[in-house]
This record gives sequence, C-alpha cells and structure tokens, in this order.
Amino acid sequence: MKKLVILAVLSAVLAAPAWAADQTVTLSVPGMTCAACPITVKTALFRVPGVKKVVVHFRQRDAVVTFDDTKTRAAALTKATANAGYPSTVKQGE
Ligand SMILES: [Cu+2]
Repeated sequence: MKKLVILAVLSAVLAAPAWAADQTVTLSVPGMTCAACPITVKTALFRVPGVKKVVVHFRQRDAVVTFDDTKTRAAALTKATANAGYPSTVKQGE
C-alpha cells in the first residue's frame, strides 16, 4: 500500500511538465548603449535553460523574455544578463 502511494506521488511529480506555464517578464537593461548590445543580451538570455523567446528593445533599454517557469526563474535571467556585463532588473512580470 505504501509503495502505491509513493508511486502515485512520483508519477504526479514526473507529470509536472503538463502544468508548465510560460511566463513573460520585462527586464530593464540600462547598460545597452549601442546597437550591438542587444545581441549580447539576447545570446546570454537564450543560454538560460527554459528560455523560449527574447525580444530586446534597444531604444527602451529593455528585454521581454518568455520562459518555462518550471525550468527557470526571473532571478536567473537577471543573473545571466549581469554575467554578460549587463545588469538588469525586472520591470514587470506575471
Ligand atoms: Cu554595445
């Protein structure tokens, strides 16, 4: 009986991706000073596992990132841009 419960819990955990939700956050990246900067920022964000879409607005100095919230978090995104030389903060998100 105990084994069955463990199995049920395990399968629920393994099935978790079924409830995975895409989250979108806007990061403020004030350090982007030239047209080449967004490329670096974009590349850094795409290296984070779970990131699906990155749209960088150079003029607004922001980056709109869509990611799988079971694989990564907004904090990992700001860390990734900081590691690439562009510290960022979450402007808005869900
Ligand atoms: Cu630049």
